[in-house]
Amino acid sequence: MTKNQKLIQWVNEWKEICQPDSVYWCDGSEEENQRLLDEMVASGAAVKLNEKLRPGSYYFQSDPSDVARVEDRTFICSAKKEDAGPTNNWADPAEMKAKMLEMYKGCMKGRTMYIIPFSMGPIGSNIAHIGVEITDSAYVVVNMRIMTRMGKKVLDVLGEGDFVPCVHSVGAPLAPGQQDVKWPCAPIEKKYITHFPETHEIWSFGSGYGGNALLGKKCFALRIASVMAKEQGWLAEHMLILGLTNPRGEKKYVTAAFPSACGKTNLAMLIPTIPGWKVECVGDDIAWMKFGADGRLYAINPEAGFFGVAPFTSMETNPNAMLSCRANTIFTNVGLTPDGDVWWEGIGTECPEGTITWKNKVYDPASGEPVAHPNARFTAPAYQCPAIDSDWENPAGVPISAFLFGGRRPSTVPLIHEARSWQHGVFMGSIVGSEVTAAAIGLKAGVRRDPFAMLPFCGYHMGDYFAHWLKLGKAAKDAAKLPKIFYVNWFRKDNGKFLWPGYGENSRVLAYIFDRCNGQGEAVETVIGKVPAVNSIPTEGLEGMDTSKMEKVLAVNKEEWKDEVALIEEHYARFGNHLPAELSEELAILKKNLA
Ligand code: OXD
Ligand code: MN
Repeated sequence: MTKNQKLIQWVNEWKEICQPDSVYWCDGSEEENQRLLDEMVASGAAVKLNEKLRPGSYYFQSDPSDVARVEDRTFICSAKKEDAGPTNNWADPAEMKAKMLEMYKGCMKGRTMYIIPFSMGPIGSNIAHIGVEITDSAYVVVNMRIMTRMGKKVLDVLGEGDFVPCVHSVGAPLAPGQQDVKWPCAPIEKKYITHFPETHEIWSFGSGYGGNALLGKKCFALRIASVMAKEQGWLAEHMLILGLTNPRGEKKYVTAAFPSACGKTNLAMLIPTIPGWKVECVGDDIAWMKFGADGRLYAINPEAGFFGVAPFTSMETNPNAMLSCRANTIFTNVGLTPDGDVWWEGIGTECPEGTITWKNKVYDPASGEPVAHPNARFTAPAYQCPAIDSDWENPAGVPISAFLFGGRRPSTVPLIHEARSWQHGVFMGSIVGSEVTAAAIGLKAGVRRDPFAMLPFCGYHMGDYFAHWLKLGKAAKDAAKLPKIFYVNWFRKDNGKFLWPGYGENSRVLAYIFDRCNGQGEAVETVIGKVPAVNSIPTEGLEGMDTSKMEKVLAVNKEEWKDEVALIEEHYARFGNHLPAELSEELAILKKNLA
């Protein structure tokens, strides 16, 4: 398959360590995919869904202990502890490798070792990068085929070139004759998701679940890529990318960084409620950006599919996501209906009697247990999204006009405010915060700061990451060509009720952003930045929205912001002398404005 000596040698080394029954190089073909799926159906690991209702689609139930990313088992193993920073778990790379090597020894006995060459980004794009994942999970192979470009075509482009080596095992060897379980994995204390930033390596052990096992996504495209981006002067971000077209046919692209479970997939595929506007999706989770020759930042979506949260996705909340997973989709931990289709809470229909829950029990409404796990997922090809952008695979990327930051903030933060400068925008990104989500286990409930929505995904010291953003702004050939930066909050409440309807109505805010990027739209200076003049966000046709409600949604309350400042100070204290002086300066400006 390849003449790449580094690759051949690396595979041989791991074969020696893991002792699989066989080694298989994935070519990415349709036949290969079908064979693996058929094998998993035959073994009982998967159920083929009703071909008429959900063509080409498969159903999986995970082990009940293996349902989400495991942040407390995720490590950045930099040579120096300080370089991992206060937001990451750190372990000494040599010690971690020694410990994990013991675990990897013989871990693939009774299993096949699959080699998956994959490209993050359109093959051959100069923003894209290649990785190779070794895994003993066929589930991982069929998911990686949707989420990345994978197989022989990637090896052809790789040639003798370099790649990011990613090692994965579910950590469940089989003794001779031992019957496999439906979802093999290791107990929690044996799960490790580790990253070696100096050598750009990823080692994952013990989990078969998405973010722990599909190593192209969070491990490579965010944690390791953020390190590469710092070294090489680009950006690897936890951001959706969307194209926005106004009624005159003008188009702009924006990205948005929100913490997990704040509706990134919904915004990326939004259907505008305002006439004449169009939103098209380039990506729903990750953006890689480099400067183009014209001095603008260009973004690609390094992924090729959506690994979306199923519960509460419906024809009401996100029709484009529903249509993306209408066929050729892998469902994990949702419910299985008696007619061989899927069901989850918030899908918009009654749960059919006899539906099987993610825990493989017949659904009993009296039990109080959900049908789908709250973090149940669909893995769907991006090209199936009716709103996919015509340039989503453009190797040159799409030019970005604006960055949006945001989170779930019931108080304090207005619907939208705009940064006065790049430096102020970096300050905004650094203070992003949100309510805790179901996408990660082992967390305390409450609001947590999630700078740039990168808290669990930055592969190095978060303070140095802020400095990288500042440096990138300074490196721009023409500061006027840098994206404008906005902070949005769809989740503000009054008396316990959301003030803003959200979903498709967020197009009104996008329209305002579009105008601001054209030097139009009215903004007023406030203590926290530029806030829209009350009538400059279009509200025609928005039921129940009058001027006084709009004032509430946009209000900047100095007392609330004084409390916020105290929280920001506490948050910033974590970064010690890695906190860039520019951000202390922005905080000082905010304090002065509030005095
Ligand atoms: C995700 C996440 O799964 O951010 O995308 O947790
Ligand atoms: Mn994400």
